[in-house]
Amino acid sequence: MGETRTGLTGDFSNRMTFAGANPGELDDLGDIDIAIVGAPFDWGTTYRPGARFGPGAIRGGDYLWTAAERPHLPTGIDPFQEFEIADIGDFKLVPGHIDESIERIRNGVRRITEQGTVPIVLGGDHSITFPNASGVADVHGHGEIALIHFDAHADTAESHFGHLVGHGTPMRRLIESGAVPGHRFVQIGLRGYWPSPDVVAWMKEQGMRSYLMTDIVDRGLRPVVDEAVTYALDGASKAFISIDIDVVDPGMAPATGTPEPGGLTSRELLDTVRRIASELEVVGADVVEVCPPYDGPGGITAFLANRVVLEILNGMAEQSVWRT
Ligand SMILES: [Mn+2]
Repeated sequence: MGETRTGLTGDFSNRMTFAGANPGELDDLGDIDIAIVGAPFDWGTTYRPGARFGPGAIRGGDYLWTAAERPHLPTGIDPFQEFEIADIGDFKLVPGHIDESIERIRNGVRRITEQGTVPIVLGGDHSITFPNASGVADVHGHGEIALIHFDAHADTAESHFGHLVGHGTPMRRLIESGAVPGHRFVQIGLRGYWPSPDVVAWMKEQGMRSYLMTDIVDRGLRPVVDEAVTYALDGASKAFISIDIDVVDPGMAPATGTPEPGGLTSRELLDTVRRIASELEVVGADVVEVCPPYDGPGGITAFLANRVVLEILNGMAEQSVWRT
């Protein structure tokens, strides 16, 4: 526990930046390695709205001092020591206007990436992964990045009532646009009663690798992740990680737009995210579908999502430390 670095944040009450990271400017990232940015967008949601409040809740799901120090107990590594990390605030979006908001997010993420900075986007509903991963692929090359997708849902619908952008369609848009081809997708945690068999057949045709919760229960999480990492590495070393918080069981993460019982535990998600971030080259990430109006006692989902971001950062830092 130390002094606040920025002078802008109080110790407990007023968390203006993620973990007390220094604030940054979108157009002037300089030597910033990683930029945290919010995308307060929820007008692509089909059921419970409220994920526009996710970025603030994720920043606020934190009891530690706002000193931009987060030494990881198991490894002793502090990503805030290894990297220059800035919180550049939230993208300025247009509530109710999907296409303009999506374009602003894509332009912003591209702008971050072309400055040599890795974007970590706090959602927001899952619609934003289409512009997020597209913006990263605009810089690293369409077809060149893998997408590791944690979710209860496949998010591969052809449309929402005829409209292409929504929180059930982002993976379909990424595949059809060529930004991330189907064979570069790994999905972990799918379950429930959606999508329909014809969509599942389409996913298989695209070469998507989807691990259901039933696979994880039958085979164990570790072997499934072993295979997922190997598969993702085959031909692509760079990865975008997209974490829909609803991959976790709603008993541990109730604050989400479309809760589906029977998911991962918080512990399983944290360890898996960290492992993947330490084994692949993360070129972008998002944590989405945190819908604070539905959170449980004590803001449990917000605290989990905050830790998911920390585990991404720590995995990236571990790779950086172990490589050098
Ligand atoms: Mn999703």
